[in-house]
Amino acid sequence: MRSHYSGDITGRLDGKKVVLAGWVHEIRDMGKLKFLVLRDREGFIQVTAKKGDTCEEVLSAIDQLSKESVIKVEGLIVKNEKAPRGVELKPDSIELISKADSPLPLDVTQKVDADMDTRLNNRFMDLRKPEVAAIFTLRGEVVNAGRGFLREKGFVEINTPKIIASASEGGTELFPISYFDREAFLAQSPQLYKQMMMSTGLDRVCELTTYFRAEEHDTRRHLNEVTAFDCEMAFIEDEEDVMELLEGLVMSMVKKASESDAELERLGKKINVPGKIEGITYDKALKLLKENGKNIPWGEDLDTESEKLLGEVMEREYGKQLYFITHFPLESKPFYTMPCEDRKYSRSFDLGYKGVEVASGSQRIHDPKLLEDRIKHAGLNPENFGFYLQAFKYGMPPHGGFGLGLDRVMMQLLDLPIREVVLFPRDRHRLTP
Ligand code: AMO
Repeated sequence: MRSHYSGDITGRLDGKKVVLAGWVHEIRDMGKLKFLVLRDREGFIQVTAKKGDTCEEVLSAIDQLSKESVIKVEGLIVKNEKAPRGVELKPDSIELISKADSPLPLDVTQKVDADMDTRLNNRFMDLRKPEVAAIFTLRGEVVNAGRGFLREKGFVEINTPKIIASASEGGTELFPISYFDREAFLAQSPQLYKQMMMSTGLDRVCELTTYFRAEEHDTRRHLNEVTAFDCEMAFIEDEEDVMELLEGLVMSMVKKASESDAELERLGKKINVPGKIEGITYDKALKLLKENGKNIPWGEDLDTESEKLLGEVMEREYGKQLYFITHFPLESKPFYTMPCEDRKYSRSFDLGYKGVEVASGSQRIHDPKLLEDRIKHAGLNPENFGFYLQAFKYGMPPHGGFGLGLDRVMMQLLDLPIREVVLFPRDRHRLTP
């Protein structure tokens, strides 16, 4: 329908005929002069109509337009120093393609501020704001960078079931569903399936996946439907091989985001590319927290507040925005986590980014007997894990992996709450749109 996007229009096209299409962003009627700002994916272009110069049909078409209607404009590009970006379009014809009702549910020109709920309720229109659209084009770039990195490292992208029969990450966070005459659940993660893949010989698998978590959190950093990069790799020496991969993956994503100049300009943001990721043990993290006034009893997970404080300490004292926390107490981690020799600690790690856990992973248990013991120890019934345990009995290599929350990475990259970086967030209160 169009010959160009607004972004293609520069002074070099002076005197050229073009066809543009998009939304009516603004209309200003100054009597003899009428200005119309057309918006498309790439930005804005001023359309200028002048009595005596522009044909009557076009002038009256402009009078009939409502803001946010979809139009097609044909006309001539003219250099004009007074126009934004030094160019404007003199219209020969304006076609109304889809009329927008008024009043609008949301002001795209941002003259009236809207709260987050109003924005999310009208997300289609919220996304017409260039700086909101930029979040999601940037997100797409970050996903591509991650996928490209993993492909280069020999990972096979897979898809695992999202309707499952047993929990992988603890029974309290499951969404039950009815599956014909049986009980089933929405998948909390691909954990069991990606591990089973390690006995197939594919060696390295990844999935850009959805987690469903029935957590009753109501925070800046939790949702009930999450997107994550899940990876699993076989024939590892220990968890450090997995951490090295995670470091490469996250750096490829941060680097790509930092180079997305057009999106960052629209968002008015700058992204630092952190240096080499530092690792501290769980015990060291507790020590640092204690020194900074927060006492966490040994064995307990870091709560949101202590994660935040630790992020501040890591940045202030070590100059690190990205850091691993390693060797968590065995009992604080899921049953599939490989214990250290002492059985007190585990071969596990979290990745913190500016005070938020963005990933967690570990070396896994590959011995079927030990795995069954750990399932029982977690108060779970091994019979419910028969299909999983089966894959460990006929040759299972040492392996490990992680889940990297994409929503969390985006929120930390852009310093925004999680709802802002997810198109249609699912939280305790929000099931539509
Ligand atoms: P975990 O449960 O720690 O590990 O999840 C991995 C990562 O997913 C993101 N995440 C969330 N983000 C927003 N809201 C939530 N409710 C939420 N829950 C999780 C976080 C988190 O670090 N199977 C393991 C991973 C593995 O060991 O391979 C797992 O699911 O960024």
